[in-house]
Amino acid sequence: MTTLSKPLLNAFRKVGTQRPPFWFMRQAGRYLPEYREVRAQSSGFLDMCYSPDKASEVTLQPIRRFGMDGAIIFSDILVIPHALGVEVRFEEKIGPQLAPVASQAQLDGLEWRPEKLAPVYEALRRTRAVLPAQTALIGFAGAPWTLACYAVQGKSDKEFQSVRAIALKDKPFFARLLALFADCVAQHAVAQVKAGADIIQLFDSWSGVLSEAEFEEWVVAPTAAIVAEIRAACPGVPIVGFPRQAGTKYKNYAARTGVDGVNIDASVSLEWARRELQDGCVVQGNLDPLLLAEDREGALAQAKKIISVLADKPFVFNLGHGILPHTPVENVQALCDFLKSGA
Ligand code: 1CP
Repeated sequence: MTTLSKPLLNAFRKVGTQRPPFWFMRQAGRYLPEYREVRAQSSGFLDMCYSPDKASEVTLQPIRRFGMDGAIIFSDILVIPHALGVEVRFEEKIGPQLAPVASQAQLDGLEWRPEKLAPVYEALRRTRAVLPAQTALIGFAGAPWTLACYAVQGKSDKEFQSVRAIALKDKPFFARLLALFADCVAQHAVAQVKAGADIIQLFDSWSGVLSEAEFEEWVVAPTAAIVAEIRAACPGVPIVGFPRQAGTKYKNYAARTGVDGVNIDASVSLEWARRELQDGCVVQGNLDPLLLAEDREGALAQAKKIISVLADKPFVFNLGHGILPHTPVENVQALCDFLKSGA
């Protein structure tokens, strides 16, 4: 079957679709009982990520249940620091914990071992082999700034002031760290495409804490370098950037990084996105995941509004951030039914 038979890819080729294609960030995850079952049988989160059968199974779970147009491979952004030799642990209810890389000496101790990521590529191949032909397979990676947030600070606090402070005080170190991440991310993305990914999404979850100048230096520039590298190796593969909470900086990001699409978060005005972003690239988003979790009817009404403003230009329906673990499955089902009904 040709790629043109995948509705999600059609959105990037500016081919009209009967209804907006859709998938959801974190569509595989704890809100699904079948995910929790596989998770309970695993010795840890990373064990799941590096077990091709389990990773492929949880990637397919939401597709079987809801039939989204895209399946995002189950993995994590922190596999990159892990493959660089950084100790990474996921602690229940606390989140990721990393051995910090906050100095040149610690950076010098890292060693890139891409072979550690082989199970991710195997999971992609196994998923591709059984995925419905019309479903696009999405590979992903964290963008350098967000990876640096976790690597430098060792954990999340959603502000990352200590990371910004190091970037200001020791710029040569920080620039080298981001350049290293950019190189690894590009390699990881290209390897995912070779293993069957149709689209790559770059997650820059913490780009919203940066000033305009920092955003330019630590988000736009490294992302542009990654996009250029992926493009050279994999021409025609759509690349979507998600500089979460970038606000009006989304415009510069879309224009300067060379991405084919941007995922907007729920704070972005729909009219603004239509006017300022959609002529240059595909807009993906932006239903508020909290609305989806708490108010089914409100979520359906907002989905309708998003579609009425954005769907006649290049558009993919998604959320503004990942599905929350306490989201009722029935709410996700109702949203998918609505989106499949022709919306
Ligand atoms: O089962 C569990 O308890 C672990 C929860 C979990 C899951 C389901 C983590 C730990 N990662 C994942 C999978 C994951 N992570 C995917 C899978 C594909 C899908 O979307 O279905 C993806 C794309 C990610 C990406 C990711 N990991 C991001 C970027 C997107 C975002 O949410 O902003 C980030 C920041 C991470 C780090 C991370 N990994 C896990 C958690 C709980 C976090 C965030 C911690 C924090 O708030 O700082």
